[in-house]
Amino acid sequence: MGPVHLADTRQQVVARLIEMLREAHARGARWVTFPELALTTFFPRYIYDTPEEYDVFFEEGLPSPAMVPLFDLARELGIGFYLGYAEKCTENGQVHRYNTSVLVGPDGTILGKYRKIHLPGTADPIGDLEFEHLEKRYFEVGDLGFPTFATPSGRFGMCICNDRRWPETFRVMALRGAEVFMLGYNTPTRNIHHPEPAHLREFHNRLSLESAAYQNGAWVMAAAKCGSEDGFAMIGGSAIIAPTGETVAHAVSEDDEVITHACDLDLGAYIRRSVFDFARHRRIEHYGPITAQ
Ligand code: CDT
Repeated sequence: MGPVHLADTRQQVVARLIEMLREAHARGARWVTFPELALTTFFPRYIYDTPEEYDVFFEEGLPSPAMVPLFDLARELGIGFYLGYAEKCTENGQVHRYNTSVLVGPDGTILGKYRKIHLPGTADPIGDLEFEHLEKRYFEVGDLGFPTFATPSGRFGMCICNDRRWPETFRVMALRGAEVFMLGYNTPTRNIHHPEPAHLREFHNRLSLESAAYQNGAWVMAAAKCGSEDGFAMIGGSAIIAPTGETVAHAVSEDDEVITHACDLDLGAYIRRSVFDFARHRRIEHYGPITAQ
């Protein structure tokens, strides 16, 4: 998905998602991954102080009013999808905000939600407008763990952007039977921590996704929101990756673009019965430090 600018309306953005959904359907797709925070610009790059300022980026209800046309068309076409959005909700009388994705089945059923766990960046501005990445300011750490969901096409797991850099994300989902990992991302071309060549940003994206696929015997469907949003550049590189770790389709532009592949889930099943048969080969008695402080 190409850039979304601050001035773009939800209606304009949803119209673009609908266009891509139609194209995917025309190619025979049964599932679609849309990016992280797909309905707005990547607003955590900006400094806002009050909920009145930043709540304009959040959705309430599922589907939120802005999402309804997308949900309706997907149900009509019989396509399931992953959509990333900023979620505002009230639970037990408390207002919460999360960086969330929803998985919707081909019949329109909401199969489940995931709330981003690895939130990069800071809560307070670092004082460099080109480098601000304030996810910790606007979102709470997700409270749903890494669930997986039974779908008519197999068991799917979801994660969001920075989660892909952490192998634990995928291993937990794989241990819960995930055969397909869906994820959306917004990755600034400039590293927020230190200067590095732009090509490394794309390399680390691919490296994370390909190793996740291979080491867990699962397919990856990864979708970027990319290009220059009001002058802030983000990498592209949306890709579909086989359980062999091979990228079988990838986007070539930084605009709205649909990539498709017929994913054979038996390939993953074979890998999980052989080299990555967790039950036979894992040695959990030696993995303790992974969950210790
Ligand atoms: N959206 C998001 O999580 N972006 C981060 C940028 C952090 S730079 C290490 C990412 O991991 O792509």
